[in-house]
Amino acid sequence: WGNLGHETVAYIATNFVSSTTKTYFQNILGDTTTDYLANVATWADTYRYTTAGEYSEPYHFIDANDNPPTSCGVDYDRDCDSAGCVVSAINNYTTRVQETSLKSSERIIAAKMIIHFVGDIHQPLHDENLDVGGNDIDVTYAGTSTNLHHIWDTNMPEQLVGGYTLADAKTWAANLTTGIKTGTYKSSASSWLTGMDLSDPVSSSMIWAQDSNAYVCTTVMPNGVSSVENVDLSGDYYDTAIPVIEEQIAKAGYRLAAWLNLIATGST
Ligand code: DCM
Ligand code: DCM
Ligand code: DCM
Ligand code: ZN
Ligand code: ZN
Repeated sequence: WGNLGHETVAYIATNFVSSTTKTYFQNILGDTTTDYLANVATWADTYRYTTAGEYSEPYHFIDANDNPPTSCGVDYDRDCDSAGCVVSAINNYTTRVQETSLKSSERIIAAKMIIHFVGDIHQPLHDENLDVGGNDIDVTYAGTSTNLHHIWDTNMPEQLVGGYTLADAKTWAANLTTGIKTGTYKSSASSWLTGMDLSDPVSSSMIWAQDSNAYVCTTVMPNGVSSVENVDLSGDYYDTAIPVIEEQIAKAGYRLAAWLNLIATGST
């Protein structure tokens, strides 16, 4: 996701964490404002472009070697590169953030990585190998030339919300939070937490990756690559994609809150 997506995920999580969790992460991050999660949600995207942070580039995705739209599926042993992937990164940083013997600068990095990667794993094209997660699929969006990955990360969320500031993210998060508490997602939200186990972050986050990757076959390219290449995707395609984007952002925020709650109570 772009900045808007990550910051929205963080604000949704902020709305669902316990007060213990809030204190725990405000302490680690050294930020007692209400924006303590959103303020660091995009740090990992800046870091991966620095020389020091180059190693973390593969941590933003898992390249499922499936065959969309005929068959979708993620396999940890097959698809998580030896250099690491989003699932191994969530595993590693979940352990590290709980290690009180670690330097505080390292626990800050671990917290920031978890907040970011639980967002990224919910972007369907971050769970897909085909054409570098859609980066090599050229598309047109509202008259401009871009790629399929980018419109899922950025253009479609920003078209829905009408901006990409921290305030826009807070507003979108408030809407999706209402959806979880009393609206569209009320009846499914508890099922989003199925299989979550702090002692097994790989299995836990593979459920999220699997769930997200399935949308590559049903929504991202149900009729294959060629069907998205020669039409402007800001119309009918946007209309079918946007409910999935909203649900994936809502799920990511709700799951992030639950995961942070487990971390904060599991290591007190
Ligand atoms: N980004 C975004 N929307 C854009 C461009 C970038 O959300 N149109 C996000 C993703 C990038 C991060 O911001 O990884 C940093 O971008 P930049 O280096 O362009 O400031
Ligand atoms: N940005 C964004 N969405 C856009 C354009 C930019 O989220 N449509 C973000 C990415 C960068 C910052 O704003 O972090 C500045 O971008 P730029 O230098 O491209 O204006
Ligand atoms: N990306 C991905 N899968 C890949 C490679 C990259 O999901 N195999 C993501 C990471 C960024 C976006 O695509 O969100 C653009 O990556 P880059 O800046 O490395 O081109
Ligand atoms: Zn992306
Ligand atoms: Zn990322």
